[in-house]
Amino acid sequence: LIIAIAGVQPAPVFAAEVVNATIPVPKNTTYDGKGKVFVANPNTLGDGSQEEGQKPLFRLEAGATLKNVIIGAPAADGVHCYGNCNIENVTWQDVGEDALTLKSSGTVNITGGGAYKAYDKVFQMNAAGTINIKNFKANDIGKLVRQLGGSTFTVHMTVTGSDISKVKDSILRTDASSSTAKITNTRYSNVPTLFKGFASGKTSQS
Ligand code: ADA
Ligand code: CA
Ligand code: CA
Ligand code: CA
Repeated sequence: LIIAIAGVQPAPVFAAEVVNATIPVPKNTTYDGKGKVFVANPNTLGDGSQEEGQKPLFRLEAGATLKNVIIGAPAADGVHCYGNCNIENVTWQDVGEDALTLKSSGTVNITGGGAYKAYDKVFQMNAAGTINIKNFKANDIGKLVRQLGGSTFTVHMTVTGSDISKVKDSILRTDASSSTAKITNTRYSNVPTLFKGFASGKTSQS
């Protein structure tokens, strides 16, 4: 029983928005989620398990920006970037299969936000390019960035001003001898290995 007292409103409840079909973000445009929580419809996008082939909640074309978004559970396959993309103040509360995938060559700039509860990978690089992670938080993850297993294209990875904790495998991982990794000004705890699979001379940390 809710008794409405004159002039006293119940606290507003912000329900999560259920994403039934991938939200497209056209090239060179910005999608501002204004702090809203988005969750996947598990029947249409995916249940956020480790099953491959799930669909993303957001699909960014080249030059697109996604900002002020909270992705709740289930998170399906998160965000897909087709070329350069900017991710500002986006938080994955419970990463699904993975959080974000670079699907075609470009630079991914992640600024602010965070990723939590990633059974395996957070950022998946399936094409050549660069990922710059700045002022980010991650906790309870397998790996922060993983270049597609067995691939030989070049990926440059940088992490700065971030806070990374409770990592199962490594922060940055590749199988490609030309890929590079740099971690600066970053706090980490409970991390077994910073870099995995990089050729000697391709990593730096300060
Ligand atoms: C794994 C899988 C790839 C691809 C990738 C992804 O690495 O082997 O085929 O599905 O995950 O993009 O999630
Ligand atoms: Ca995967
Ligand atoms: Ca998870
Ligand atoms: Ca995936």
